[in-house]
Amino acid sequence: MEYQHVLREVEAGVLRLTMNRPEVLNSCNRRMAGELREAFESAAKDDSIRAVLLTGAGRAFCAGQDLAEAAPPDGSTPPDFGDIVRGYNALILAIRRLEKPVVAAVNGVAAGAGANLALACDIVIAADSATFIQAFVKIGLVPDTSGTYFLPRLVGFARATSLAMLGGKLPAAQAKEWGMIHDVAPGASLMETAGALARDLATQPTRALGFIKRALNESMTNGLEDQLKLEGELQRLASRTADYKEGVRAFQEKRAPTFTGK
Ligand code: T3D
Repeated sequence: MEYQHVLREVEAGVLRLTMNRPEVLNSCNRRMAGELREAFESAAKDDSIRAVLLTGAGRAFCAGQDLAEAAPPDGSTPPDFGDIVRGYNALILAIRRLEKPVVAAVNGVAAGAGANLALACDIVIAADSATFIQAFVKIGLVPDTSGTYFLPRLVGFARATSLAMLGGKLPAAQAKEWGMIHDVAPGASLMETAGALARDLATQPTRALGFIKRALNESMTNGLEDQLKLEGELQRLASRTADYKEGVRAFQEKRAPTFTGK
């Protein structure tokens, strides 16, 4: 696929994806959603990629759905909203199914689908100037892009309800205090901090990280018995990896392990 709206760079096992429509705050059209989905799906098949870092170009992370596409100012027929949302759904599933860590570096405002795209990633670090806005209600829409799934699980029902119903700006520091995101970094050092984290994750036992992600995904809906069973199955798989053998050997030899992701 030829990428128009997403920049892709691979370095030290990290695939860096940059949403690149800064003039409209990286608002997402169907093309961009498709490119992101394709990039995550390709990362799943590429053993040289062991972590993904997602960010936005310019002053925003992503302002959500491109409203010029959803409601063309020239009055031309808008696309079917069901099609637009199906594109976001496929993207979220690609992120959650990717058995590799995904770090979101939220460099500025994350609104609507853009906020929920960030929250679907595994580890979210935001610039101290960033804000999260469930902007949907402000234009008469309903949170999508997995917002109604992850938001109550991250911050609890009461806070999720007020964020979704009031559509207010949540500053990064408060998002961290509420447990919605992992950390906040000064804007000037955000990419350095998030990049270092992604590079570190890319040196870790990738298959174990993937199994951890699978277990946490399933924990959202499993009961205790099913979750315990899953933990046992995944531990059996993890114990057969080369990285497990290396981890134990390194411990016994009192040295740092060198994980290969196998
Ligand atoms: O089918 C469907 O639509 C269903 C799917 C829905 C998913 C959704 O995401 S719905 C929610 C869509 N997003 C929004 O409603 C947010 C709209 N944007 C804003 O509220 C504000 O732009 C921000 C609070 C995010 C940032 O405000 P500010 O003051 O920093 O920037 P600005 O001046 O509003 O925006 C700068 C430019 O970006 C501006 O263009 P201009 O005037 O310089 O030519 C603005 O129009 C453009 N822009 C910002 N957001 C969008 C956008 N253009 C298209 N779509 C956007 N979402």
